[in-house]
Amino acid sequence: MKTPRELGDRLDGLREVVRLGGGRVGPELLVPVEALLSQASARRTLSPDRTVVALAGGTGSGKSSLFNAIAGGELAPVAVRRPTTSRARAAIWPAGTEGAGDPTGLLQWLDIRDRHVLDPRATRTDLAGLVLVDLPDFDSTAAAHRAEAERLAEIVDVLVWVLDPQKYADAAVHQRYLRPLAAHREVMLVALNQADRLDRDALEACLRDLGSLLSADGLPGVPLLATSATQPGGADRLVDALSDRVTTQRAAVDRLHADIDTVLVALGPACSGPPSPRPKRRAGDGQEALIRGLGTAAGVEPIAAAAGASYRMRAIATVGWPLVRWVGRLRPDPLRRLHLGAGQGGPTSRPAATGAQRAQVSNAVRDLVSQSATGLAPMWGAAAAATLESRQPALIDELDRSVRSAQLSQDDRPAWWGGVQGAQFLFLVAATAGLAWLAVIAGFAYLQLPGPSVHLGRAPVPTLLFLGGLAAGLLTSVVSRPFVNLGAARRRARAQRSLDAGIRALAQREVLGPLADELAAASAFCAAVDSARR
Ligand SMILES: Nc1nc2c(ncn2[C@@H]2O[C@H](COP(=O)(O)OP(=O)(O)O)[C@@H](O)[C@H]2O)c(=O)[nH]1
Ligand SMILES: [Mg+2]
Repeated sequence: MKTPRELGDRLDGLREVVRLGGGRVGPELLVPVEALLSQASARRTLSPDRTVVALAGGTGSGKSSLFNAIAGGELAPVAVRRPTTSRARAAIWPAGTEGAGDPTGLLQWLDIRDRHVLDPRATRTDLAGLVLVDLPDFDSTAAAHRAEAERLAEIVDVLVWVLDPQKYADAAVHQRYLRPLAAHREVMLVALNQADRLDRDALEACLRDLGSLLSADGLPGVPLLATSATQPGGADRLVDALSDRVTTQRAAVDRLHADIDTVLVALGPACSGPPSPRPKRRAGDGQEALIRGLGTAAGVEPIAAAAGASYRMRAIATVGWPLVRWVGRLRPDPLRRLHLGAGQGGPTSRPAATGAQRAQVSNAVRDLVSQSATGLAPMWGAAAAATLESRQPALIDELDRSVRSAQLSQDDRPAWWGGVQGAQFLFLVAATAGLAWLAVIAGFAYLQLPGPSVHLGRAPVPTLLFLGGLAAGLLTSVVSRPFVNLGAARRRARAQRSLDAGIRALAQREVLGPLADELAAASAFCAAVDSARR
């Protein structure tokens, strides 16, 4: 069993609701909360120990007559037929000896100019501190009068609804005014006025009927009193009821509690998602789909392939058979063609993300949001989607930066290349020397002279040098090919890992992080709504 929360704590909860809801929740939900907060801070500082009671109702029910009867004087004009109260009017009971000082600030805030300060000697002492307000008619034909009545009904501490025997059952009054006040039943009273017009039995029946109508309005148990403004003592029971409220000095606080209950009803749908938390597995799928989409838009596959191809090309140009390796040099480096190198900030020839790729990213973001927001009221998903959508252009730009900073190993030169390159050079020198030697021998033969040939066993050394050098170079290039392929595959995989890591970091920073923030704000918002409950 939780203890009822204090007004201050509940208002703190509402302040948090406004802070967290700003930019996320529609103004139709937050504006009433902000209005209530400023109303509360005004009312709590302006004569909080005074009790403002307003007499409200339709034309001719007897509000002004009751006002006069309670105040004990002809302060307000009363009319037989025409409505005469155009502006609110206040009667002020001087405060008792302790507390309840000058009510001027309070009346200014209420914006009531017609004020009557009563003579303390002529008034009941148990009403000391009361400010009684006679409102214009709620059903007035003049819009300004209605507006004035409605404005004050929203901020006074206690509302006395004055009905009369002819019109008490008027459906319009119950629908329009009484039902919306259901949350305020603790700060409401209902007076069935002009009771003197009914005989005893009719009055009893009337009160019973009105009582059940009020229950149907959501106001069961609201104090219902018969009054007569024209009979001496006809308002005494109402005055007694008001005296209770005035002496406890709780009405202003009770009113604000009731107002908080009302705004909480409106906030309810923002926090009424199904209780189950979001399904983790599906959100994980959404993350993978997002990363795939970003990878496609960034061109991770072709860039990684280019990193492997670049390695292969440079490797072959270094360790390949010298007689053919120049062929490879004629082709541009596949990686450099993408202009990805650090410091190569110029225009990239890498194709920008296509419309289809952007669409894939935004679909992935949208799916991720809707999966993550399962279990929350729909507005949170919409708010998160809007936030992420606004970041999307930046996300696509960031993709480019992320690709540029990936580890593509485009300038590395493994040590073994140098060894093989040296060997290839030696083999080429041997083959060239053998060829030169053979040429010299051929020259001697042409001149019919014995050539300077040397034999190793039965094999001629120049021929050995020439053919052996060629064969060794060719063999070396064939043998190193699997190592080149292995190195290319590793460079490709490393590039892929590095690009993926960059994209994951980017997704975290630009999508998953902000999404988590939005979801956290949603649950903090609902926790704040909860902390504003009684
Ligand atoms: N018999 C009787 N007439 C009343 C009573 N209260 C008001 N009236 C009359 O009803 C008419 C309208 O009263 P008024 O106070 O101006 O009503 P308001 O429009 O609600 O302010 C006047 O003629 C009053 O004299 C009452 O308790 N008994
Ligand atoms: Mg009146």
